[in-house]
Amino acid sequence: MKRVVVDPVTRIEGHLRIEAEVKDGVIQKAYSSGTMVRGIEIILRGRDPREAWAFAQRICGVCTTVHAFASIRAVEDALDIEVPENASLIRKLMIGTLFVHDHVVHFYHLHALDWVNPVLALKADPEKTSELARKYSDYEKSTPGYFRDVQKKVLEQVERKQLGIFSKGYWNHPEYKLPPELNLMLLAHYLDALNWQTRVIQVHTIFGGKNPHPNFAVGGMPSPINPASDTAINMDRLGRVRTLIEEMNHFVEKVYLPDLIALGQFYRDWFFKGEGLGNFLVLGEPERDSHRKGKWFIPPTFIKGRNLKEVEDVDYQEVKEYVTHSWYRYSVGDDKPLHPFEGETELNYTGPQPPYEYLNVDEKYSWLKAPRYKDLPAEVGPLARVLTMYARDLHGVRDEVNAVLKGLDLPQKALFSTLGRTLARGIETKVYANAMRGWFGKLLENVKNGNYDVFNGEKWEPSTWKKDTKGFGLMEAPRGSLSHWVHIKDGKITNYQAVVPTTWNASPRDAKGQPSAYEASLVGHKLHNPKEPLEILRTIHSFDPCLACAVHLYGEEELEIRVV
Ligand code: NFE
Ligand code: MG
Repeated sequence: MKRVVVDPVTRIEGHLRIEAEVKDGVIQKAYSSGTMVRGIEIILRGRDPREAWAFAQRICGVCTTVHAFASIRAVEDALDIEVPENASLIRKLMIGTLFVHDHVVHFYHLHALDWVNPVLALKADPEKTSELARKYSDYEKSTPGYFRDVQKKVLEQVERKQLGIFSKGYWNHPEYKLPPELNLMLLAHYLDALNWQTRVIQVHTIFGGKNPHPNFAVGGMPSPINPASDTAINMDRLGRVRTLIEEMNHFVEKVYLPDLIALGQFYRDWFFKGEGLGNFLVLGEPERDSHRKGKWFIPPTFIKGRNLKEVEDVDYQEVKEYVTHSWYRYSVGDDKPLHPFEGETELNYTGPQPPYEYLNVDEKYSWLKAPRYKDLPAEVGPLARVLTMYARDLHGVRDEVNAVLKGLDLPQKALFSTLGRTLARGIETKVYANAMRGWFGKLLENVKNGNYDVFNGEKWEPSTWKKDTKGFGLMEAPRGSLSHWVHIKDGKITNYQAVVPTTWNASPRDAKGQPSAYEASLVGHKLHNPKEPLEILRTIHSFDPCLACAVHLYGEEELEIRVV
């Protein structure tokens, strides 16, 4: 048995290490470890809950906004605050923008080079590339001149021996299967998406003042609506938002989804690899902000053993975190799980001192806790949500999925795979981009009717709060279900826990030795060359890891950072 180590995994956020036990070139067992520890949540203790979002949001700059949303929703839940409809709609427009932006950036800039070979793109004929591109989409840029320019740009870099963003790939790996023209087409869209993403994220700056980390408020949104003002959210700015929503829909329909189909045609075998756990969890995206209303944009759903016929509703008491194999200590013993309202985080690093060869995976081996639902590991994220929408027949997803599967001549079970995950991300991007039109239409209608209300200040004063109260906020973030859990006593936070998408997916084993989604999905992969573990990258990237989110702390002790 040989141990293959990938550390750090690149083109992700944060620090992830994968160790895989390989026999005859095939992965038998895999271990996922978060190797970085962060202390942001410690500073939430003792703070005013109205400002928690501003600190929580700094957990991550990639899924910027989601920790702010989960935080304000948790605090609004604890303090019984009702948010005006306009504020909820603006928040939804920001969430929609984040999904579309984040998923497109993930596909082109973090995942595409696992499949697309920029060196081979140099061999493509721009005329033929244009013809090929038009077979997939009538995207207006697909002219021979456009592809020739892209090729020239990359060629200049290669001749100067400065591959820059394309350096250090495994470009001679035989797993790269696209013809030169498709490599050029996707490479062109990689560069195109770089520009596109700078524009569409302006929705965050219009409603939240800046990006990353826009401004929010417990009780609503901080920027006023006033059609007569130059500085508030006025008709000009709303018009700009409408244009950007159309730009998002255009790119998703004309570029992103056709590119996924093109990729799928050449990598059909990857619809039958990386299937993972088979349990999927969606904690739920509320239709507006509060989970208490029982109205959902994506309803809370547990799918057990790939059974799409009988999906379950979610019991929030069943969300618990283990630290058996995590570098923490629980007062109840490390083999027992804790619900986030009783959550504890006391650091307990027992791992090897760097530099080291391997982790001791029989003991503790990660800075991530291990969240479990009903004591089972579950995958969260785009695939879990698309399966939920498919099973419950929501947002037209069933037709969309069936059409794509038919077009690629794939069975339904192809969804449970590495490329199934990547495809699901594209399909839900379309759902969110399209839903933004409806949220925007409702907001505009309210404004035209003279309803400018964005903030409810009734419970702003701490004297109006209960002395001892708990609440939780749900947020389906791009990488999966996020939940923040807050306990407020005498106007101050006494306990704050975040249970985060990448913590679900990338966790280490639990007390029963059950692996997480990352760990399970790598088993069975055949590595062409252990020194160039492209296969591991494909499957791990299909989850879109964010270790900055996944490792976050709330501790009794001060953090000690040693520089070695
Ligand atoms: Ni830092 Fe995050 C998302 C959250 S990840 S990216 O999406 O929450 O697990
Ligand atoms: Mg946590």
